[in-house]
Amino acid sequence: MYRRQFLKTLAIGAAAIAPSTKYPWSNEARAATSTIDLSVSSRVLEVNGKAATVFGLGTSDGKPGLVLNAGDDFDVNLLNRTKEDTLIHWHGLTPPWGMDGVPDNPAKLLRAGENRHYLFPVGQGGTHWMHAHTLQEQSLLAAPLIVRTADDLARDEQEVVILLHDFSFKTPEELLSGLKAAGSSSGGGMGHGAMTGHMGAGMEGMQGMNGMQGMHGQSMSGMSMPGMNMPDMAMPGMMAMDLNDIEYDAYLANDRTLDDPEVIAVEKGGRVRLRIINGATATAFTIDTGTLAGELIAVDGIDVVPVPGHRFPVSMGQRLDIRLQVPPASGAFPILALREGARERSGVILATSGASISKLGTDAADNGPVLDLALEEKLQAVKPLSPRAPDRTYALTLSGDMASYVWEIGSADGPLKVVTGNRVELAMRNMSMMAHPMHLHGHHFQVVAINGKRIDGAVRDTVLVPPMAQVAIQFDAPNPGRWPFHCHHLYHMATGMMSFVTYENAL
Ligand SMILES: [Cu+2]
Repeated sequence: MYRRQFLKTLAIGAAAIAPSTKYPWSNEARAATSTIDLSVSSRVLEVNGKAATVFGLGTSDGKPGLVLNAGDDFDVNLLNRTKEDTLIHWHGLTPPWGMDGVPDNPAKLLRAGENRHYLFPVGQGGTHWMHAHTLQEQSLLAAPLIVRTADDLARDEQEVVILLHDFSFKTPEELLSGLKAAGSSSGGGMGHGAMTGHMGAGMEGMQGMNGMQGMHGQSMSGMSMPGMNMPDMAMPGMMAMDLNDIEYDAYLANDRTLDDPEVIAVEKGGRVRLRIINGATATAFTIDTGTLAGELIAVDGIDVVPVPGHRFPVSMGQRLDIRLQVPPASGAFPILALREGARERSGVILATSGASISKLGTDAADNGPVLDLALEEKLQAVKPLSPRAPDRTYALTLSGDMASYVWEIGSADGPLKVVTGNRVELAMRNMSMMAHPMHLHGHHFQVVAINGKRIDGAVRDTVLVPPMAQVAIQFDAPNPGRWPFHCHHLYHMATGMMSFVTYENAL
C-alpha cells in the first residue's frame, strides 16, 4: 500500500526532523493467534531536565500499549515486573466483571512478580486505553489500547496516537494529602489546592471559547454559568468555579513536553487520524489542530456523525478521534492540548519532509477554554441505542465538600440496582463547583439529555458534567457484575466520588 511504502521509504531532512521511533502504536496490529505478554514495569523518564521514576505498561518487546484487531480475543498475560502490588483496568472494553481491573472488585491486586491471564472478546474497534485504577495512575501507569477495525486497516490514513498526562515530581499520596490539607485550612473551600480556577480565569477561558464560535459554530448556549442559573444559591463568595485542583510540574503528550515534543513525520497531501487519549488524572484539555481543519469522527472510540472544527474538548478518561487533511506543500503542524483555564499546553508536531520546525513554549498567551457541553449537545451517535423507555431511572446528585475535600454521588432512588436486560437511565445533576467526567465500567452508554433537553447523543463511556449542569445517560444491561460508576478525576474518585451499578440477579 502507498501509505506503508511511504512510511518505510520516507527520507527525513537530517536536521529538520527527528522522527520518533519510540511510539510504535502505528505498526501493524499483531495477529491475535497467541497470548500477548503485557508487563507493568518501572522506567526512568526525563521531565523538565530531571529524572523521574514512573511506571511503564507495554509488551515484552518493550513497546508501550497494545494494538489489537476488532473481533479478536483480548488474550493477554499481564505480568507485574514492579515491586508494588498493582492492577490494570481496560478502559473502553467491556470484559466480564472478573477481568475489569478494579482492585477487590472482585479481582485481587496483582502482587510483585505475579502474572494473570485475561481472555474475552475485544469487541468493536476504537481508541481505548488502560490504566491502574489506583493512585499509581498518577505515576503514568497508563497506555493506549487501540482496537482497529477492518475499515481502519483498509483506509489510506496515517494513525497518530497521542496520550496526554499531567505530571508531578510529588507522589500521588503527597498530592492527595495536599488537597485535603489545603481544603481543611481554607475554611470553606476558597483557595484549596492551587486554585487557578477563580471566576476570573474561567471568564478568560470562556472568552476564548466565544472567539472560536465562528470557526465551528459552537455557541455558548450550553455553557453552564455557575451561580448564574442558580439564583437561590446566592453565595457571592462561592462564585469560584474550581477548574484545576493541582498545579503540575509538566503536561505530557506521549511522555514529552512542548520544550522537546515528539515530531511525527506525515505525508504532504496525506490523511491523518489522530487518536487522542486524555490519560491525565486531574486535568482537562482542549485539543487545537491549529491551521489544519479537523473532523471529529469518534468519541471514546465509538463513531459519531462527523463534526468539523479546530478545537475539541477532552476531559479525563475521554478519547477523541480526529481526521486531518495535510496540505500538499511542506509544513509543520502542531497539534496542541490546551490546559483548561490556564496557559500551560502540551502536544506533538506533525511535520512533512523539508519542514522547518519552530520551537513552541509550554505556555500559551491565553488561558485554555473552559470545557462545556456545547460540543456534547451536537454529537450524534452513528449507531444510537434502539429507542425504548427505561426500566429503571436513577436521579443522581454530584456534590462535594471542598473544605474537607470529600466528594459524593448521591442517589434519590436508592442503590443503583439493575437486572440483566434492563434499559437503565442515570440522570445526573452536578451541585458542586467542579466539573466531573463520569465513567461507567463494563458498558457503553448514550447521552440522552443535557440540561433537561432530550437529545439522541453520542454513545461513549465517559461524559463530562460541568458545574451546575445536568446530564442523563442510558445504557442496556447485558453484562452482570458490580460495575464502578465514578468521576474520572483521580482525587475526586479517591475521596468518595465512586458508586456501583449492581446486577441484583447475578451477584
Ligand atoms: Cu470529579
